Amino acid sequence: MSVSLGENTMPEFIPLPYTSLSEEEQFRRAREFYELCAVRRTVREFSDRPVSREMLMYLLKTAGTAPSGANRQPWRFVIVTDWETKRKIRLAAEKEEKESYEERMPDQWLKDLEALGTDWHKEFLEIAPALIVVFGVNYDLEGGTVHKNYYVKESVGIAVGFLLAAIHQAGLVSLTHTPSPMNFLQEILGRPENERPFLLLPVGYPALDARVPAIGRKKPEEFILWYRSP
Ligand code: IYR
Repeated sequence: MSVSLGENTMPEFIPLPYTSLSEEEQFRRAREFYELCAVRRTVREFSDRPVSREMLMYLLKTAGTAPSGANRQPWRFVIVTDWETKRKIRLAAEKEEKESYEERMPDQWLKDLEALGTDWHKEFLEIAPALIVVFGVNYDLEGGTVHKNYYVKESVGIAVGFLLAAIHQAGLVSLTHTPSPMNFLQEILGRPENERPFLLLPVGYPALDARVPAIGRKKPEEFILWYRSP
């Protein structure tokens, strides 16, 4: 919020809503959140059990709390639950993916994907009860004038991180799917020129017999460096 003063604006500040925690409570929460995140898995085998609109709204409202460049909040989340549109998206995604797997992806990439067991078939796009299609909004149109957004990819990426954590916290599963190229999402969903598809997240419950690849995560010492000045 700001107060307009002629040409200049004075920013308005409010006290930070902040609750201080005991160190014990801090550790308890930090550990609990780590343990929650550590058991999250990307799921490709979904049940068709529905997820309520009210639940999806909570998850998306959490995504909308993310920080963003100049607080422009450059994201659009389109939720698809009707079977006709899910089918359209599946068919269009599979068409691109088939071409990618068979012609576009270099050998090293295909080799890197072997452990995940993926191929061009994308049944989950029809089976999952909801598809959240995430768009980055490159600029807003305000009364016909273009108002640019900043760090759109970074901002939307952070919002999706919040969303993935919210989905997992709610006992639901998801998959960060990036069919490539994914312009077809803009066409099928009738989104305007300023919105660019970023990611597609099927959300729901895992199939009863869902399995996930036996892959692991890097150890903390492999990706954390305590810098010491020379
Ligand atoms: N988009 C393809 C291929 C793919 C690419 C990466 I990088 C992955 O981590 C997984 C899959 C697909 O969805 O199958």
